[in-house]
Amino acid sequence: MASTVESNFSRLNINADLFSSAPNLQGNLSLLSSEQIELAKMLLEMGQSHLFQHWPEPGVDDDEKKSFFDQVARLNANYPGGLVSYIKNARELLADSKEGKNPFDGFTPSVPTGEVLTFGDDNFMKFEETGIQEVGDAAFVLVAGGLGERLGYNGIKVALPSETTNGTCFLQHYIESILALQEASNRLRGGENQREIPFAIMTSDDTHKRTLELLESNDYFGMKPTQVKLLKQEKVACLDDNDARLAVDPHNKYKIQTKPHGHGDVHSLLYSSGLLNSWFDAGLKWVLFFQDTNGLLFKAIPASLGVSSIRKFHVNSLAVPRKAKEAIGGIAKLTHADGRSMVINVEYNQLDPLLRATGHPDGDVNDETGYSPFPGNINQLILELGPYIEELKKTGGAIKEFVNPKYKDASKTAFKSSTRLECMMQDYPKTLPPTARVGFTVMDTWLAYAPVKNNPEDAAKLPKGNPYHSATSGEMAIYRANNLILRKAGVQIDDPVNQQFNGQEVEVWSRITWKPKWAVTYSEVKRKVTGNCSISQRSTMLINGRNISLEDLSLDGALLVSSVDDTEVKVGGSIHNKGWVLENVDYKDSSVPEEIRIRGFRINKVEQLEKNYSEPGKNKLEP
Ligand code: UGB
Repeated sequence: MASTVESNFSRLNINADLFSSAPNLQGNLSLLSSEQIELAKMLLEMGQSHLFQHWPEPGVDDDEKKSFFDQVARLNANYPGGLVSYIKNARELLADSKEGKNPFDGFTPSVPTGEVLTFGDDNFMKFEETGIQEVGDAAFVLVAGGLGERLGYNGIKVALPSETTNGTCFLQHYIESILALQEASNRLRGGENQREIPFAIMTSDDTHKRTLELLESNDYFGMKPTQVKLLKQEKVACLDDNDARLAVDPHNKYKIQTKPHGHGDVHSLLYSSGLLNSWFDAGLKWVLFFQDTNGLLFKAIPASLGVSSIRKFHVNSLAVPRKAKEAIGGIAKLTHADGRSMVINVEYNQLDPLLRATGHPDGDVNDETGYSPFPGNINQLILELGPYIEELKKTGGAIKEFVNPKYKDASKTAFKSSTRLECMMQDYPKTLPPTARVGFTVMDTWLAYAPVKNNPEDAAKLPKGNPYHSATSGEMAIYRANNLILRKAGVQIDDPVNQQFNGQEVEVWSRITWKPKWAVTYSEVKRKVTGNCSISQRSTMLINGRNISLEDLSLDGALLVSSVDDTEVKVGGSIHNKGWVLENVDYKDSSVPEEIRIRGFRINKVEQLEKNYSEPGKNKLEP
């Protein structure tokens, strides 16, 4: 018998000593294919024999045993260098974490070079103009694999309304913005050389199906389905201890427990899917990355892309002024004692100790401008495609990872629960050579950044002055930005009033929204607003049409104008009605739909003037 087993071992090129560490696996080898046996060998060589400890004899749960190896094969294929690399990297990072090693040891921070923009000035408009010329050569990438646990919303975050006058969800707003940029760019390009801007969305098992359903049930919100590519990220194996022993799923002993790996996966997915090369072959030059719930971002895109182009940035991080100690990362230049340097996001909890350790005894403090000299990272990146591909050829898209185990006690030997390696898309520049041109673009927060991340309860508990980053503040920020843009364009706009919703005090400006096709740049807004216009604070205005202009309009109430593309509409005169009223709702009131109650108000549409122009021609809207 022993000799038969041995000859089987030699036929399968199996080291009998290795398998003797896992007798329960050994007994089941006859069930496995040669590929599965190779994977089993790899696991044993990497010290993972515990995974088979509970395996019963052949004949019991055989299908489950095979599907265990299907999962192992997936985990192996989805990580650059396979599970061997994953386990080795984990051991190193866990050892560093146990030792309390600072990843930035030996580095000194300084303020990198970048462009600080002032909304609406000549410089800003110059960058916007260049951005529109360039955007036809861009592809957009949305990272939307996160569950949004802090928000606690039951659906996917991109399906949430960005604001509730129109009810446009984030995904629709993003697609309409990309299509409007495409149209603006194609107008400049003329008849030939028209572009369809590609749009990739990274999903995960948590979001993939629902994202696809949202797109399909809405005809891709007007985009051609061929323009949109979904890339699903896989989760990574969880780790039980400092030896990187893979964790068995508590609900299924034939499964390895997995958790999300972070948005850094987007780089390896774009690379391995072949998308980057196909974009490059199609003549594209830029890739723009963005997150799932920032309703303002596209107001900042044209100018930021203009900065990338004019300043020849290989990497451009969008940023906002940062108050010292604010909970967003700071963009810093880090120079090592050995001469290496990089421009990188340093998370806020690491910036203060790093500054203190490098000759700044006060740590993370404001300078004479009243802000931290390190711009605040909002995690929207613009990469130049050519150098990006060159870099990924070297790295395969692997991003420097980190691990964040929660230890049981100070001995740091056991974890409270399993951990895993994680990576962040903004860590991409960490492997770049010193010749890489890495910069940033700072914009006003009101123009560029209002994510929806926090649930009402947590948002209300934030210390006064900290941004809520809730559904309430995200929606109010859209109205504020639109008001401030129109004010800059010469419209007389009332000051906001302060109101409380779900325990959060916010500025309420008049509820003005426009579809991206109305204006994607400030100069377009300026062209469409003439004469003496005024809008009162209690007003609501929804513009849905490309060629609608405002001339000598005085609005005190609600106005809804929509038109087909080849119709011109001039809106003017004095419009007065009862309008739309904001009514408080409580986030705990389950009779109200979740996407409404998490913002703390609903809109009571009492009275409005509504006009829809569906025939081509020139029209005047006057009351
Ligand atoms: N995401 C994925 O696609 N996959 C994942 O595995 C995880 C997330 P969060 P957080 O905006 O101020 C980021 O959870 O922790 C997507 C930056 O790392 O909102 O707030 C997810 O769907 C941080 O530096 O991220 O941190 C979403 O679209 C800071 O800039 C996006 O990734 C912070 O955002 C972000 O996910 C910020």
